[in-house]
Amino acid sequence: MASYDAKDLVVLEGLDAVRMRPGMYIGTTGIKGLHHLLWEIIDNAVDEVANGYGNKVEVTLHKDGTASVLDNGRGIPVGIHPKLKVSGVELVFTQLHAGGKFGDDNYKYSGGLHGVGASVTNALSRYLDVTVHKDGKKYSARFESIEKGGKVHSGVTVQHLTEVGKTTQKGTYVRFLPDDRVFKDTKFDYNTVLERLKETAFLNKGIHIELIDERTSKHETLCYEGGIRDYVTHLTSEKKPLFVPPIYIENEIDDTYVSLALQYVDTYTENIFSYVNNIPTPEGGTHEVGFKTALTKVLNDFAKKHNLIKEKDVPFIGDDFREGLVAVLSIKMKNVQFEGQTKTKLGNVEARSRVETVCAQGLTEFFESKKNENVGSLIIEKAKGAARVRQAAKKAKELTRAKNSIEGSMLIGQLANCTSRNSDINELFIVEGKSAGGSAKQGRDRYFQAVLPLRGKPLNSEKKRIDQVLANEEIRTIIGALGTGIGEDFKLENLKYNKVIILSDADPDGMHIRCILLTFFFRYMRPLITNGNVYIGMPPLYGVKSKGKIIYCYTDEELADITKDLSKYTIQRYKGLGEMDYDQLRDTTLDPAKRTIIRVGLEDAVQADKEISLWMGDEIGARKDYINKYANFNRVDNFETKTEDEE
Ligand code: 0RA
Repeated sequence: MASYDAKDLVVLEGLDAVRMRPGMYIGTTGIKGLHHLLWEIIDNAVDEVANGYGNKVEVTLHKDGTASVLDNGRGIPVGIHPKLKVSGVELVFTQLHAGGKFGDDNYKYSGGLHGVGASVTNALSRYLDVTVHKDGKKYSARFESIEKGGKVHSGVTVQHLTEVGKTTQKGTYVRFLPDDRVFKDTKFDYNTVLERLKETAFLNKGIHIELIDERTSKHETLCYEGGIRDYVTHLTSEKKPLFVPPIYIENEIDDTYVSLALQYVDTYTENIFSYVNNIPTPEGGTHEVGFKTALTKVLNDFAKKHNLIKEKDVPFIGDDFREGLVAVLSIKMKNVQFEGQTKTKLGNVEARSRVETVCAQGLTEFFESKKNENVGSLIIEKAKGAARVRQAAKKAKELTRAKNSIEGSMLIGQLANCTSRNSDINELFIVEGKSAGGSAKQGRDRYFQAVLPLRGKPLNSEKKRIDQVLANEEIRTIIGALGTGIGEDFKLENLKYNKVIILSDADPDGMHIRCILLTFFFRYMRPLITNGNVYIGMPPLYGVKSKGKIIYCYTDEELADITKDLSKYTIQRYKGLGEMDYDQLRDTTLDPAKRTIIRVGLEDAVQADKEISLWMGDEIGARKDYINKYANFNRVDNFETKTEDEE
């Protein structure tokens, strides 16, 4: 390591500008900007420790509103700069962009490069104290922002670096008070700091970080011997991992250090957390591209080598290998260039091939090992699922696109459409069962009411993936009939019916169908629900015949109410829609003047979605509860929705 002293520090400009335009340096003067002050100080301490010059960083949030950061590194240089005639410590805190990491060899890689430096923290503080323990001596310096003639002079040295005693320790201690003339809110948030420190601890394996909140006596010690492996385990702790432990590789190539940890979980999203010199790169960049290329290549090779691809399988694309992926990619290199909207995207072209090489080598080695073959097969199986879904989604898209004249389509065969083409008044009844469907077709007003009978359950509850949902003919018929498309392609303006009314029986099966349909709308046509186009039809539970007339009752209470004043009557209990004649169905359920329908709100859809999840889960108890609950389902009080006349 090169020798270092104050003369090596490069000086760029003064602090004046910082207070004038804090936003230029820390983004905002809101709560985020406030914490930025602390990150600058923490990053410096972590750099020192992560480069092997110490092992501990302690962050304290004090009662007096100050924050302090202590490390046991080498101590900030104390020598006097030959030209500028001030100590290294003073340069670090009073000169913008002055720092040991600026174009010298003190650190192999440095996170702080991205940062604006500790001087910005000083510029935006009421005061800042530094104590350095070095070579048996203890030094201190103090800076203040002083108001003079209506102007605040930022970060002025009020005590030059002075030897104040002897010590047996080594390291740096920085304590500062954020300036309330700059920040509306000057209170550090424990959890924000904790989350940041956790991330830092994961990215720098083995270093000890302690957070102490003296205001609340909260306290946390962080140290992850597994580094980003532990990070991935942490990120997936609430989910179901495909294997354990996460895959981990690390290597160095051409002065670039690359480490990668990855896992798959049973969700369908891709989560790659990438970092360069400990700085998050949420916009990705060349390092992420290198990793993705390597992953695709290695997994394709693995599948071929082990004959895991069959004739009937959909060929893989890169996306298929990233469904459910949780990965942390951390690289360290020199001369980083950031690009993108928020300057959080790595631009260095050389990073791409370096990361690709390290990842491809490491992953190949991993999968070539006999004991990891099983992990490889599991990933390929998962990718096959992703490929199938992709294919099915594409087909569904084509289907809904090609579908403007649905009448001519085979799929739409069961639909009895209305004659009106006015989507503002048209209604679509989705009816459970062929016989009820038949009654509905006869009893409807053909001008504006369309009927689509469902053969039974529109799909088996076990089949929850989009490809299986979309493979179902009834669902595809519904999609075709509504005309809106699904998912990202959904267009409310193409909706052909103002009301989509689900008519199912008041029994568990009917309930199940209703839940499945609501879940489908919730997941793939959500605006239909938020816009209030989906309704539940309410057929009566009983028909009370008395003196040649029939009175319909929708609840047990109603039945009791009606019958208590009657002397001679017979009760007919409708077990299903199919038991009603077409004219009964018209009078009770179809005719807008007489029927009751319930508009479905988002809450109901969320509930249905949950319930479907219960069905698909393997918890017997949950299923039993569900059935018991819905034995008595078809009652208004089970819905928190408006009835039509409240509209
Ligand atoms: C450059 C060189 C040396 C130490 C540091 C920077 C340093 C900076 C910070 C910031 C917070 N804590 C720090 N600890 C060390 C080494 C100089 C020498 O060996 O004399």
